Amino acid sequence: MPKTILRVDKVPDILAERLSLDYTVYEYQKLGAEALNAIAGEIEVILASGESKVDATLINQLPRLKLIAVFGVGYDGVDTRAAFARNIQVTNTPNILTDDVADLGIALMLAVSRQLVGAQKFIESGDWQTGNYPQTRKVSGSRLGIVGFGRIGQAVANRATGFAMQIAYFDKYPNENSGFTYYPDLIELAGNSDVLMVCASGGTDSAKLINSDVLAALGDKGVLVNIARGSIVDEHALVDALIHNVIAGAGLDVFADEPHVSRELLNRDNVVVTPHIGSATRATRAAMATLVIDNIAAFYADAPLLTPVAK
Ligand code: 8YV
Repeated sequence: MPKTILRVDKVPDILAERLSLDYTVYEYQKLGAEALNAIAGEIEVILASGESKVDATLINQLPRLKLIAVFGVGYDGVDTRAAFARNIQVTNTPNILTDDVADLGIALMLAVSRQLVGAQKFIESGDWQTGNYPQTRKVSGSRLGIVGFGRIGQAVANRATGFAMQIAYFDKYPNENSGFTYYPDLIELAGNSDVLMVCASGGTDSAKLINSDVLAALGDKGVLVNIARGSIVDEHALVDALIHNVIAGAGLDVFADEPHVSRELLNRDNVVVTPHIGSATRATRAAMATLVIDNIAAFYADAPLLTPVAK
């Protein structure tokens, strides 16, 4: 039986090319229902990205499926309950992308607060010839609220100490060793933050956690940054809050319906948007590709997986 992988999403060329050397790889998007049916009995591995949807229907359509390898740390699109019920293992790419995602969070915080995009347009439009750019908000020493204090949240906190920020966080449980202030109540954290940065995992537990009440608590001097998942922010509430100056601005790398971005979020001096590039540096994407390949190789060698998602 050939070693057969079903790739359900786009992944970097370097990963697709390396996998095609050792495995038969089918692209889900290119298969019709009939073609998928014809090969369903061969598939042992699904290759997905952090944004992919791998639902119970697909999982249960593949009788020999044993591994879902995710190119990304987030696996909220994978129905892990359906997978684990059939003893199908899931792997992701934690740790190696933490620094890049945290770096981007800091970059968005600074870009929104100091209005870098608007400032660049100010020069490009020639407006500097006749005036000065409006003053912006100070970041150093201000209050940073982190929503989700896992690896990425903690990496953001460590960076923010370099800006002498007053750091606090919201999560299910306090991290006793962190030395930062814990808020068990998200609204209270938002009310005590100048910048609220979303670093939580996606999924049903965190869906639309950042709602109109949280945004109202953040207030008209507050900035929202989201480097986690679009699903965590109620995007209609966010658009409304930006239009009505309920909050001061937003820095967004992730969106509710990627790659679609609400028009209302575009072309605003107080909103900086990036196309889900948190982990997209050459070095990190190469490391992620290698980890995916190593996990799949370990699976076929019957060796322990390198980074299995806990059941
Ligand atoms: C990637 C991500 O954009 O790691 C994640 O969860 O969302 C990102 O690193 C993605 O997995 C690549 O498509």
